[in-house]
Amino acid sequence: MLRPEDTRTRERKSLTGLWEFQLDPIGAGRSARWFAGPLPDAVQAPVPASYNDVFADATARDHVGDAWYQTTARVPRGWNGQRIVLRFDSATHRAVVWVGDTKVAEHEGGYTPFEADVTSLVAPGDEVRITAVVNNELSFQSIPPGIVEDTPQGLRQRYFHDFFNYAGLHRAVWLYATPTTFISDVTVVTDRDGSTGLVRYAVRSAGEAPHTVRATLRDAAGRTVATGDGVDGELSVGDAHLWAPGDGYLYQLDVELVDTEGATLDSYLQSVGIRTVEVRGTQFLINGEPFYFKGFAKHEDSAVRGKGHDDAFLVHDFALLNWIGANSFRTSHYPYADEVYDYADREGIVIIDEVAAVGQNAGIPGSTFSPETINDVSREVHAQAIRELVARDKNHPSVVLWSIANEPESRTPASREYFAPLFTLTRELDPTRPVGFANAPTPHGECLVSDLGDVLMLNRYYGWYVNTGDLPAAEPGLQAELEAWATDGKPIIITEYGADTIAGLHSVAPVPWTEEYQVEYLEMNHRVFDRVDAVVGEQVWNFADFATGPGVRRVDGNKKGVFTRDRRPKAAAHLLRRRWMRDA
Ligand code: GCB
Repeated sequence: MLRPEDTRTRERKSLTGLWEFQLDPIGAGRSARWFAGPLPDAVQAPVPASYNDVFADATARDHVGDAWYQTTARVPRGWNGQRIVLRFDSATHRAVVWVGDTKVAEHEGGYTPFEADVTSLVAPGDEVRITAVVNNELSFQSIPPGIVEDTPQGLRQRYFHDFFNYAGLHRAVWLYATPTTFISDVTVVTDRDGSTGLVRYAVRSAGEAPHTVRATLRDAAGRTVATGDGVDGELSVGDAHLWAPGDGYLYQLDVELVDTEGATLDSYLQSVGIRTVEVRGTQFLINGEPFYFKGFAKHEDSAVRGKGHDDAFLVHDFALLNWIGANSFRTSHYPYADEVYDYADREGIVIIDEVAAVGQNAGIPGSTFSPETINDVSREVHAQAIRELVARDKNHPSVVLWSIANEPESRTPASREYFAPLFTLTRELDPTRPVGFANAPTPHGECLVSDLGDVLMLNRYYGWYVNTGDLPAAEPGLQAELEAWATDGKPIIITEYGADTIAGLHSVAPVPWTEEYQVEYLEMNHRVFDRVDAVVGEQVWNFADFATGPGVRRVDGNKKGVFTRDRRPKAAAHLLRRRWMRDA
């Protein structure tokens, strides 16, 4: 699905701002047809933002069930004769959308976009009422999973992942217009042959008007470097400027649908970074060069906004990544806002792109994957989430690796049966990128899923959850485990290691929760990584402190951030900066 764009033939209108908003704890609104008029008892809520923390009460924060959003928008006068589309960049975790009284869209999954052609329902110049009911309930058939409990005190949501179940309209909402014969998809795959860059493109279109495709590739200065005709083609770029970590060089592919007279029917601009990705033995190669991942697993999380996308945090977080010498991050534990990938493309930051399959581990051996729990229906939901992830992010040069789950139960035959087809599906959807999943502490020799991946992604907490406070004991334990994994002959990326740390808490001895301990913990891990050749990356858990559900191990959230929630560095940030800038 293409992003809304302003081009010579396309126009978009953002619907962000304050929307009418109403919680619906007893689920009355659907049968009472709240979409058919103004919401009965609305307040206003910001879009984009999670609704949980913007109001000063626990009712919104802990809400389980439906929440209604409504706005009125005027369709631009100039859109006569155009195809008009309503698009939500995300609605967490699922939504139904109406335009006026007509249901136009229904979508499952909180982190990928969906849209509806509303041409027949709206008239340019007129005002339309747009209503969305967003539901945040998690079950064994959702990604991520959870259990809703009906208690005497009301519905309670339990889940198996360690971040707050923020919900709402977290990203932009758009009305946009295209010609009625239009470009419906563009796929770009890049390669290189010596110093020549190769850009293979495939264009899909829809509509009645006869047309052909013209493709023009321009460099960053706007000079045309290659042209092509036809729905599929390969463009050669002599002496190509490759996209590389730290060098986010982008070409622009101008795709046009051209009518029989040669006039442009539709135009779409797709940015292109020419680069290759390959796993060879224990190496992860970008443009044929061994790449070492330095960075973090992140979250979309900030005070008040929750998971609402915010351009200021986007730019600031990347500024901090650059400051600290990071070259990469993982979108733990769900696809992030489109803007994040665009920015990573231009900043030359490498992304491990993860689907929202987190917490597929009910903690009861043998019970996670079963007909009564995570089953075939769940797997189809998971498969669809992977399809939507790849469809959305396939053209981003920054994305070098798909992560199809975080810490699922992976030691039973049932888990292997569940995952094998998902690995196959991901490779069918995108044969150009490696695929993996983040392995929880399932030791080498016991994991029945890891061999399905191209890389080994390990989340390890020696010195924190294991050997708590005892780094001398943790060090050989970690080393022995990594050496065992290294015998598999695949690259190992440490996708999580970290220690909870209260900013400002100090001690002379390295005591857990102090800044000194976080520093010594990281140093111990680094010593081990540096001794194991197969380790090709280290991504600290986490970039910043973040909100979680309540728990006896969580003091106002998870404190494993190298930065605080408001992005101030802890002592560990300076250590990482020294290490990561050393060979920058
Ligand atoms: C993990 C999870 C992550 C948690 C983290 C922790 O292994 O992947 O979601 O937040 O550990 O801090 O416990």
